[in-house]
Amino acid sequence: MEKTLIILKPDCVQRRLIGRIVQRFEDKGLTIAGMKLMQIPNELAERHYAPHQGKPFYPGLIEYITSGPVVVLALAGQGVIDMARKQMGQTFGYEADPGTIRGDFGASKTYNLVHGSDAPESAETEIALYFQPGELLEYETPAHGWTFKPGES
Ligand code: 3AN
Repeated sequence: MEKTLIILKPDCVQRRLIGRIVQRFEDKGLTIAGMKLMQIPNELAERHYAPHQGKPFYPGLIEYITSGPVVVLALAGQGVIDMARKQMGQTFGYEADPGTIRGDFGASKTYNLVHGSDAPESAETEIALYFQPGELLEYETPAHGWTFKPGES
């Protein structure tokens, strides 16, 4: 089953939005395969954001993501990477459409509440940064068969 890495960033935790944002992913029918509260150490943040190294916003990005507790999730579901990105909305809250997480809760360029992997390759790399293989659970809830139709194209 396809998986993606989601991070509820420090502003999300400080603003007490964890429950409301996790709820959106559950409402969509996505399955939580892994979930933990942690504070990201500098070295891990640098590995995660290596593709952005050298960009003007990079130092601020590292400072922000390491500034307080975050909730890290591995979500599973058919097409989960794209679906979660659509739910998150555009990168900056003030540009994101209403109905998306960033559009409904965000107004800032820096404080954009949530991270989601952008492709299968980055999802695999990012999940491996935050979870040991044994920490991810494979299971199906009874609603699964009414959320994903087998064989549907
Ligand atoms: P997204 O999170 O929507 O995939 P990316 O991958 O383009 O966005 O950028 C990664 C992160 O870097 C964003 N989540 C955002 O926090 C930050 N970022 C990107 N561009 C800027 C910018 N111009 N100024 C400040 N932060 C930025």
